[in-house]
Amino acid sequence: MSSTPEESIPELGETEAVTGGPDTLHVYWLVGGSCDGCSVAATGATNPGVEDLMRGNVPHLPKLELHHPVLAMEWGDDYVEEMQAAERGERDPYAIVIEGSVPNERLVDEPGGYWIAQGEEDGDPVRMVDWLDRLAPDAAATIAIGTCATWGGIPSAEGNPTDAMGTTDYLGRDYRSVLGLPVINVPGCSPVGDNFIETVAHVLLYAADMGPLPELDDLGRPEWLFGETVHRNCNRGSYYEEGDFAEEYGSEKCIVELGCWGPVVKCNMPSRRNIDGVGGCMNMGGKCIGCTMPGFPDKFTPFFKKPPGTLVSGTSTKIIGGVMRRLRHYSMDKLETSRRWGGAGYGGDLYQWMHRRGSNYDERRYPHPGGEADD
Ligand code: FSX
Repeated sequence: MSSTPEESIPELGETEAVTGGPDTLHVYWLVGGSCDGCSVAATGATNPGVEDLMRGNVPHLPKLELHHPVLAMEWGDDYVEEMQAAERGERDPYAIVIEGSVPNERLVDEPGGYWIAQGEEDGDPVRMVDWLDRLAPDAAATIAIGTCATWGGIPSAEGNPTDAMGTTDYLGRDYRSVLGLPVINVPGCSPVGDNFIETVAHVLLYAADMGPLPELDDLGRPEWLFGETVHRNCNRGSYYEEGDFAEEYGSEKCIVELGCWGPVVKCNMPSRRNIDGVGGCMNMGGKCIGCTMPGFPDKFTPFFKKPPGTLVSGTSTKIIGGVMRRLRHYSMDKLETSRRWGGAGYGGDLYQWMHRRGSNYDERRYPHPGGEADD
């Protein structure tokens, strides 16, 4: 599919929301070129969990009926029949989730050949792109999970034999779902499961007329999740500010000089962490390799090389931050002395001396019972 000129693209939210507050939202999970890590990530979400949405546990949210190739209750023809029913308009409203990159099936010139298929009709495999063509136009929302589905990811790296691409590249920038939304992109390789489920929950709220339109940036990413860089929330950021860099792994200091791309990568991993507030790349000592970004992986390789610009930014930070760090240590030394230990009029010198000996108890005034006071 091709994109139309920019001026003809409908504005975000121009189309009406689904009305009437549906009780159930069917979700069809389509799989392209991927490692299945996105499914694993989604099932690891906890806030809420996918099982909370499926059981209708979250107040005001429609119950989610998930038709996933691994997790669906139906299988074989019944599984395919569900997707056919959606196409016939018998499962409205429904949403689709795309995991993995979309292959270019036009490259396949073998009769009956294909790159990726999901289910069979009349004994013939149904290509993933055909399901996308059949279900995307009437979907309430189309959500791409993971960097393969959003921007092409690893399958689209240099070489790219399947001409793998992201969902927006396939459907076109002018694509709008029934809710008036472009393809919603939740990147990450693999993504943070809570980022994805939270986005789904937001869409469900909007679909039920219970919440506002999800705020998306110009690449279709949830603004509240991908509006900041890794660096902004990294717990090593203050080391960077003071020009204090790790020279080897295992250090708690800033790892930019070891090849971390955090200062220029949009991702909330340091604050949200990986699963249930635990883990996270930089939190665990790993550097950011830019897996949420459209340029991933090629623009970030080789991963163990310093990002360009590190020499300039690192050197200037070392000079300015180094001065700041020394001034801070000077202030810290002053502030680690209580007024009692160092203030005038409180016998300051004596208390400081006592304190340095390991006690601030004035034994000349309060000698040990039965003992001699120290000199
Ligand atoms: Fe891609 Fe998903 Fe990377 Fe894997 O399935 S985003 S290869 S970690 O996880 O599609």
